[in-house]
Amino acid sequence: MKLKHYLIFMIFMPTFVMATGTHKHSHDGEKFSVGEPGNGTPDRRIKVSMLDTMRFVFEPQLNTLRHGEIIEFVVTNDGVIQHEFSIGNAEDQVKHAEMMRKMPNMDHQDPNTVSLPAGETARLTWRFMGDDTVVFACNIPGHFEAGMKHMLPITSAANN
Ligand SMILES: [Cu+2]
Repeated sequence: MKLKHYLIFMIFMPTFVMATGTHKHSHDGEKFSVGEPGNGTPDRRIKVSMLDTMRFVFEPQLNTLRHGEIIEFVVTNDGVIQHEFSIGNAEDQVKHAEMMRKMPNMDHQDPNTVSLPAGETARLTWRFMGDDTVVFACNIPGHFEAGMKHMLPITSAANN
């Protein structure tokens, strides 16, 4: 390697490492598959308990999703290990899980996901749109496979 190239490499290398270390993949302008972050007054507020038994417990129960409705999820990690609550369709969750396996130490901050250490609570407000099937998932490696998921189709408001 020429000295000049080596110096350029040395100058840029630390920046590169720092950038990847703190990388938060934002989705500015990206269309989400099953809606968008909800800004209006929520139609419903649902508590979500995340458990080390690899379950989400919804209170009240979440058995329907209507196109256009806004739900505020109050998500609490009631376990002792890290869990996440992510909203997407099946394809999104497969991609997200893949990324988390590749970059387990990355801080995964997305508008459609909350990742929480033991005992913590966060709110995630979402406006459901379209007619896809929503997959709520914890993508900490192994958790989804162990049952940490909940699936529901979005139905049109007219049918309800
Ligand atoms: Cu989990």
